[in-house]
Amino acid sequence: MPLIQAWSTLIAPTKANTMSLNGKLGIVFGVANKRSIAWAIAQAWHKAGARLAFTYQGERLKENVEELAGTFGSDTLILPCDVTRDDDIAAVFKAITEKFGKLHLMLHSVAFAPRDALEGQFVNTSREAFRIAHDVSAYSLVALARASAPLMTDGGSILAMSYYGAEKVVPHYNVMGVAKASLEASTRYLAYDLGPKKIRVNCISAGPVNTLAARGISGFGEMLKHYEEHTPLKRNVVPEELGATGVFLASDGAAAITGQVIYVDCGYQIMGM
Ligand code: 0WE
Repeated sequence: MPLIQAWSTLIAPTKANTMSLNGKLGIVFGVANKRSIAWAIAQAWHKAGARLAFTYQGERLKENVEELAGTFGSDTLILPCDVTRDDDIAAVFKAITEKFGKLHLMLHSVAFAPRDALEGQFVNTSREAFRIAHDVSAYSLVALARASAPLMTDGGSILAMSYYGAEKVVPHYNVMGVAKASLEASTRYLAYDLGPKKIRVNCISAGPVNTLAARGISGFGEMLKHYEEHTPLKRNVVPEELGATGVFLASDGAAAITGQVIYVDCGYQIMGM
């Protein structure tokens, strides 16, 4: 048997399409409304063939998520989850165990810092704002990865959202930048721990997108304009492009990619000036 055939029959016997998510089961944390990055990635995962469950943060967002996720079928699992509560996380994964029995994909698209911490100077960040930002935005990935891993018995792909403020100073991003640095480092340590179980952990570092989380951030409009002028591609990223990268990272096409931060930012990150 020629060597190339030996590879296709022994290593990848039924791999029809490396970019497909057919038959994969996933859970999505972080849909708030139709503009959410989590929703863009969820739609792309769904179109690629995945079956998805969703969580929502607080009663205020329940209706939104039910309306969006409900379009994937009336039996779509939709559960409340405050990612800072261990009992919420336990209840979500108990329900996933009962309904799915296993899991292949997990999307973390959750971040929060108290508003005042994103306005003044970083040097004035309170102990409480620092704690909250890291608990919601970084520790939650560790907790959700730990809960996901036992269900990812065929291997899996864990994906988290980051931003350039993790590595360079973006004025006013402040404690969120420090929390995203923690998220990115956590991605690497999780990738090391979970690699032997064929569970991959990666981040997408997205350029600015007009979402609920971005709304009301003073100067956000100017930031979008700055990207249009300064990125190599001379435009901003669109949510569908985050979805497409999310599908790739979740798929078997990315089977050798773990612990990485992939920039989906129209090239902004390569620039020195
Ligand atoms: O990660 C983010 C924003 C996350 C975020 C947004 C808010 C607004 C409302 C976290 N916490 C809160 N807390 C609130 O009370 N981004 C990448 C978007 C973003 O936020 C910025 C940015 C960019 C870009 C804040 C300052 C400067 C740039």
